[in-house]
Amino acid sequence: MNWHASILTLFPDMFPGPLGLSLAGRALRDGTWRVEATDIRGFATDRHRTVDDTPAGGGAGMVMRPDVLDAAIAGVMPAGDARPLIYLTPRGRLLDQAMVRGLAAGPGVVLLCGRYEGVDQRVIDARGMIEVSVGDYVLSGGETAALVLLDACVRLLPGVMGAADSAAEESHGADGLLEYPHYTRPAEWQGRTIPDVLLSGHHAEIARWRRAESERITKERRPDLWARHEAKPAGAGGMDG
Ligand code: 6GU
Repeated sequence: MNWHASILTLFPDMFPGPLGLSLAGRALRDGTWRVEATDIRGFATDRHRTVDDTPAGGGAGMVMRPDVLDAAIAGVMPAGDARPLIYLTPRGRLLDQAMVRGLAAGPGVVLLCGRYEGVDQRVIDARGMIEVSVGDYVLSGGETAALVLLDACVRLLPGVMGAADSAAEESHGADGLLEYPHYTRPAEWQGRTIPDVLLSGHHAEIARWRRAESERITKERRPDLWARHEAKPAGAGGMDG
């Protein structure tokens, strides 16, 4: 079976969105993965198709009702569906490449995109939802976060990335370091030149320079990644390894 993403959202028209284009779009058309977005509102039971209500205890905003959400989940997850149910929320565990690798290796995902102030805690607990965030900033809803998570997973599915891309992944990402600087023609542009070593043809020296640049940039920008890199024995897996 292909990798299967089910999205529960109030804005189904946002999917597949950009994932219908480029590499992910080709993989969608060739059946490597599939996605369907289901409108949560279709599971409301009242005349006004209500999906939310005021928060118990008072306060601003609205909370999504557990009964409507549970019916929507049941509607896309048949009994025995082995896919993880992920609720996208800024209070979730931060998405990282290790989590992405695990999700891409499984049967797919069910993604709940929250709106308003959040989701009734009882349906989170009852359904054993995994809460995931895509970064320390606030989006207006879980939909764009879902697109980020799907993009990261789909590019790891067998056959989606070109051979060159996956090779680059291994040589660089494997150490958990950030990418070194890249250059191409022209050799001089607006008075700026390319580092001599890259034009020298000395492959060992080039590899040494790139490694040093990767380390310098990682130390400078991401001391957290640098600390993790230093704590790890040589050859251990990094971002993608
Ligand atoms: Cl998953 N949702 C929203 N609304 N904001 C976020 C997020 C998710 N991750 C980071 N910010």
